[in-house]
Amino acid sequence: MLLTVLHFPDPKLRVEAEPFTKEEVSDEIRELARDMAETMYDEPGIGLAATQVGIAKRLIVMDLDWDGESERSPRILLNPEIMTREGRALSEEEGCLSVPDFKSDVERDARVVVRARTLDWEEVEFDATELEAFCFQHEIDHLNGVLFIDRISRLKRDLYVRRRKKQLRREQEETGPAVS
Ligand code: K1U
Ligand code: ZN
Repeated sequence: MLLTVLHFPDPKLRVEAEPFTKEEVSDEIRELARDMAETMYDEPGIGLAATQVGIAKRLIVMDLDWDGESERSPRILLNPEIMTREGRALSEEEGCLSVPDFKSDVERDARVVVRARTLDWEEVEFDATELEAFCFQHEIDHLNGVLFIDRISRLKRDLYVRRRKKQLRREQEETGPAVS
């Protein structure tokens, strides 16, 4: 089932997500993970955090390899955590499924070691650089209620926020006032 991706400025995007315990990993969570992966491929994106679909739990899905045709093999990770960070790098033209119509360079850690759990509660570790490192940081930021626009200059952010509010006002005018 496709899920609705929340868009800025939805306050649910600012909620800090709770970690999973082993006992909480149920069929319902497996289904949520499957739905999140389906949603990520449909958007399309290379990652998605549960926060973005309104679920305040530490679950992310990622796939940096899918080319639109090949077999889908999403990484589904619980409680992802950055263990070590090294260097600084610029992620070029970073985007976000929750921040429509905006891209920006973002300064991030160049290399991160990420530890997480699979749905089978196995511990896994990734030594990531370049796009993989940027994607891990972006998704873990979501779990902490942080958006990539929080990591750019105030000037660029303010310009985006103003443009987004205008866009929302225009959309509201087009659909008409809510009837109570
Ligand atoms: O979490 C998200 O909003 C998904 C986001 C992840 C991300 C992108 C770039 C750098 C770090 C993290 C996206 O997937 S935005 C869309 C995107 O980058 C993309 C979409 C289709 C093909 C290739 C990339
Ligand atoms: Zn995002």
